[in-house]
Amino acid sequence: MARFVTVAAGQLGPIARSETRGEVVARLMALMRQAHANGCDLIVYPELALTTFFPRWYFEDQAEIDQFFEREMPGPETQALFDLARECGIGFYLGYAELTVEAGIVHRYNTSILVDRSGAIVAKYRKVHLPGHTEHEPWRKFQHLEKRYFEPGSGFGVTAAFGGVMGMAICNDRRWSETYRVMGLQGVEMVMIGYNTPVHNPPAPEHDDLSLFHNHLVMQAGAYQNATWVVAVAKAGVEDGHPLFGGSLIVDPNGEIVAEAKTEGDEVLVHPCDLDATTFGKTTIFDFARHRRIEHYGLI
Ligand code: ING
Repeated sequence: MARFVTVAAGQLGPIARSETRGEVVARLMALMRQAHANGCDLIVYPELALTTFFPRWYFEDQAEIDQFFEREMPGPETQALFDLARECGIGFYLGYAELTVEAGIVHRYNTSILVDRSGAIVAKYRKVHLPGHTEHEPWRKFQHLEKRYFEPGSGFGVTAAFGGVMGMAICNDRRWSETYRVMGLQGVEMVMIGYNTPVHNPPAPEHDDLSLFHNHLVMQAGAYQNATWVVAVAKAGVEDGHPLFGGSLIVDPNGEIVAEAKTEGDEVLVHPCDLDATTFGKTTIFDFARHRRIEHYGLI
């Protein structure tokens, strides 16, 4: 028995601050066409895939910050991507900055959506682990103001789609084992993660050389320990002088990397992922019901 979802990791190269949403959507559509030509059912795009990684800058003026946010999804500039998806019968995960008004209050999230093959939004996730800092820290060569510009989301859900159990996370979430376990306990079979990760992390420069190792480590562990596929997609390359690392990859439920990006530009990785490959781990080594001893896990 096999349940294949042929997945494309749609890695983006840099998005300059001057680049328009129209130009970026054209790039996303080119990647989608390439994925479709390779028989994909789904393409996963990066975190904040419509704009440059703007939390690297400190802005005083909220109106200037809000230019990086989407008030509608799909909106006038993203509708073309949804139309192409429906035309091709291909679903997608898209990361973007979401501005929404709830009960008259404005909220701003670092968001991802899952769109099915009919072009319908079937799930929305808002980033829980916001890294960086809230105040302007001029000592840094660049800021990391996600804690200032976004509110944290409210948890990790899973969605029945593409014939399996699909989960979403964003960037820093991938470094926390809780992210995978909370979805693992809901039977997740594929975790999709977009990321924008600076090559340099000012508070820990000694970690710079370990960036790609850490990228592999956390997602191979998350996949293996929860018997799930992990598809992680970078926005990479140098954005207005600030380098982000690439390394988009697809990890199988045994923790093995089955595909990895070779460039720091727009690039499509394709892999036929058999969701039934998760069954072995979930019914033996990581049969949570049989083996976990939650009476000893109180601290977490
Ligand atoms: N970026 C980074 C990430 O977690 C970071 C933040 C960079 C953490 C370097 C640790 C080291 O991949 C985002 N956007 O979360």
